[in-house]
Amino acid sequence: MYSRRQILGAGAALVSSSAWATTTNMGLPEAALMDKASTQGPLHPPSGPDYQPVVTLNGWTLPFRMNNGVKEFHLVAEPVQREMAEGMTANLWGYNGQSPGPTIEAVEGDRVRIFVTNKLPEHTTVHWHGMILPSGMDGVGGLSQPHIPVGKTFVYEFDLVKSGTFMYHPHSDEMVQMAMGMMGFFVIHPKDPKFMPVDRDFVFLLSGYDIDPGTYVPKVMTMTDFNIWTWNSRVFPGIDPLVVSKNDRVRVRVGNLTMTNHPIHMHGYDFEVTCTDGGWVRPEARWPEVSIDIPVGAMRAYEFDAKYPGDWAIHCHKSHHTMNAMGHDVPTFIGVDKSKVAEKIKKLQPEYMPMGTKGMADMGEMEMELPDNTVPMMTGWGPHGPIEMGGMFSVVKVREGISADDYSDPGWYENPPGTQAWEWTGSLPDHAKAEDAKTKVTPKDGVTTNSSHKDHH
Ligand SMILES: [Cu+2]
Repeated sequence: MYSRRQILGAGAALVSSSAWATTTNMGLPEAALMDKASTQGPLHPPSGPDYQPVVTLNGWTLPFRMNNGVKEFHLVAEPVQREMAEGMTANLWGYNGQSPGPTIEAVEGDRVRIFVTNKLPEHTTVHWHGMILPSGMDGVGGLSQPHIPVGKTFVYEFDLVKSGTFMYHPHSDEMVQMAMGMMGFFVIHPKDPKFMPVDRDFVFLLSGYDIDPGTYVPKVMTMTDFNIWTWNSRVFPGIDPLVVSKNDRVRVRVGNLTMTNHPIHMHGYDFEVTCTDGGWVRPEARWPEVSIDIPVGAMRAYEFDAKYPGDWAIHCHKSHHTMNAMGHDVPTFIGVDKSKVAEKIKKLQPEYMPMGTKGMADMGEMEMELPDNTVPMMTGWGPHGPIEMGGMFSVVKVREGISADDYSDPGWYENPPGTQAWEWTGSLPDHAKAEDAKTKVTPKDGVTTNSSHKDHH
């Protein structure tokens, strides 16, 4: 779970607040460190007002300590190695061992003190995107403060005057530092735990990298032609599923720190945007969606009641963003007869296979020889064959009876008999001929059980 340094950090936070209250000469808080790229469970607050913690996809929450009533966090800006999926690790810059950095969680009304230590090879700052705070705490290097020199620690301290979803990232050599992966989420929970409560609350950040197959460092000068599209610096099939218990109220918060918009589409449900990085959206101002465009430099949160069990795809609807590293200057061969040229090439290279003449689906099934440190363009196997996806893709897994803090992968959904597309073989199967067939179609089942769920609005 947590590394040793993190256990020390969490342990410190668990000491009773009265012990801290009498301590006036505290040193720097322990900088917790994460060495894994898998989703860590929710971090329930050891002290202070209670809240339903968020779960950061393939990420974690930074532990804090209390010091005279102030919540203290310690971020370390540093070079990190981030596994983007099995078989590919990138040399990025991030915080506390990972990119993105750990999610910071606190409560409206809290005062926070955030120590930022710079272990990068150049200066940095931290900007608290969307937050209401004093001008001098806004983190714009040169404008609101001097840049944090290499090796130095600066302190940010402010009151959290409103709840919502915010981000943090450098405002110092910003183009390079964000292209290298420096970013994180900052979630401020409402003071009133009865305000818009949810059972599960997921967060992830969209980021784009340009990393040539076989290399490790993003090309920071790239402006639009990125080849690695990530959620929390992971690509499918390296992105964990969003595991949900049936009838949970679910919130998904998505922040976009790439240089293009991403229409995030979730199958099987309709939902409403309930929060932006500007604040909560009033119920009368919401409208239904099945895809939410996340603009550049913005956050959107949406909510739904998990009425329909199943494995539901969730992905960016720009189809090039659900691909892993690929060349964009490949000619289209659909309809082209490559047999003549294939014969000639096979004389020189016997394993050569002509591809792309019927589409590119054959690439999803192929096990091609790849350079070191990359992942196939389209990949991932499901229970019924190749999924042919990469990049910004995952699965919302809604199941009966998953316990509250359990986010482990429940495996693939088994479609109930008669509810999966079938091959026509000349006549209807028995289940479709049955007298009561029409009443058994999903998602009717989900709709009728929905009334048992408490109304959160
Ligand atoms: Cu996209």
